[in-house]
Amino acid sequence: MFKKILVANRGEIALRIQRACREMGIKAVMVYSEADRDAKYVKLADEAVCIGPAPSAQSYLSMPAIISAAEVTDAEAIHPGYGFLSENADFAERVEKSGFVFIGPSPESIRIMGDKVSAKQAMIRAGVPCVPGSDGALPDDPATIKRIAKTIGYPVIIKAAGGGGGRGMRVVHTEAALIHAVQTTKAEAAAAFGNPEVYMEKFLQNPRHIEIQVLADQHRNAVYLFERDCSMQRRHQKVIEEAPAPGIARRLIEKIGERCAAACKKIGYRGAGTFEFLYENGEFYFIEMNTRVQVEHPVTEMITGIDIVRQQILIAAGEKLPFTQRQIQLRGHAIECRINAEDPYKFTPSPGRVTTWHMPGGPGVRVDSHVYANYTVPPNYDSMIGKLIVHGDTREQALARMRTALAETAIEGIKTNVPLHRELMVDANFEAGGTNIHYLESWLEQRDR
Ligand code: MV4
Repeated sequence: MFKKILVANRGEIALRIQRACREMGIKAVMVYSEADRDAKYVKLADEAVCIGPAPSAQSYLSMPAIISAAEVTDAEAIHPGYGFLSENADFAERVEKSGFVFIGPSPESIRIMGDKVSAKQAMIRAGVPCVPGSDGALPDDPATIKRIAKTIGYPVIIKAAGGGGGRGMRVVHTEAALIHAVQTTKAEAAAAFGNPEVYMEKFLQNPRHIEIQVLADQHRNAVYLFERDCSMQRRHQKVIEEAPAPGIARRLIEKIGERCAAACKKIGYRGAGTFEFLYENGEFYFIEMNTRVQVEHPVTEMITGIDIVRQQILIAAGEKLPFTQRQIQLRGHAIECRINAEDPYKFTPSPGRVTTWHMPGGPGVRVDSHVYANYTVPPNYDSMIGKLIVHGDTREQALARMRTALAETAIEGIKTNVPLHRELMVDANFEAGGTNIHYLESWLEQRDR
């Protein structure tokens, strides 16, 4: 096993990875920017290295700074967390070429999944159901593009191969609007991602966002850890996640889960991964694969009892998965509320000094956050400052626990979205379960303030 791991991230996930290392008897090297100098996980680290000034481009996104930090501290492996360099195939490659273990999939896997056209082609070949669409990237010829759209049927969506997570997409309702939409999306994709390739899919009007968590080792073993429902989102930012997904038959999850695990074996995937699906009218349609640990991994940990970060480390060290699919049991229900430093009505960021930080507790309550009283939230990064996760025997019990936990939560000095979560946890439609990807935005539009 590794003796020392470098954590190439910040905030709550840096602390989460540090905790996994501690538990495993592994030393954790934390890297930090000048804006994160006073973070507690930095002060309490086995070792810490300043890698640059506040802007991410000069610190958490600086490959030479991070690799140098691993060299001077004699770390053996690098955990990239989520965001930043976590899905950068060139980084994974440079980490390996520098003699370190990248805690994640191979650079090849990251590269295939980073290109949404090659990801979809890999999944079609591996037997994972995809949204009906163009066979690969769209050609230039307008007549051919029109013919493809006619075969798929309107509305269609044009997506950039280099996009993902909601970036570089355009919905088209009529043939009259098609060619201009394709050209505009291509131009934007070339500028934003350095890749003008676009593809076409049938546009699903009211789907849910359901994702399957997988773990695969380097010995051809792969398992799925059930699903998460991440439909409660605003502007492609998830706000609430839960597991399992309300109202979806277990046999359907088993069927799609088996397909995902089989696909991992087929493509030689290693590490933790997430298959993102749109779910509509009882059918799953693959859209993207994420090759990192995700923000919402705790809900899966709560319903399976499996520590996903620990498994990432074990897999990277070459160990076999310590369980078979049959040994993985789904127990109860978990819900996660992301806590953001932002105005709960206008969504403008609200960094600054946290004067009060009282977190809830009790059975089935988990808080993943690096924040403490007197901590200052820097203005330079994402507004997510922590996550409140609850587990219960049933969805009703989890909901009741989340309501109680949110009532106990007291944060002062900065604005947060806790009041928004309190409102959503008593919303009749959320309570009923199974709301689609548009629900939160339409709820926000109708909310009286
Ligand atoms: C779609 C779609 C409808 N039909 N693809 C947005 C994020 C990116 N991962 C894919 N996205 C979508 N792709 C087809 N063929 C609707 C969305 C979408 C969405 C997906 C998941 C969660 C929230 C969303 C919000 C708006 C649009």
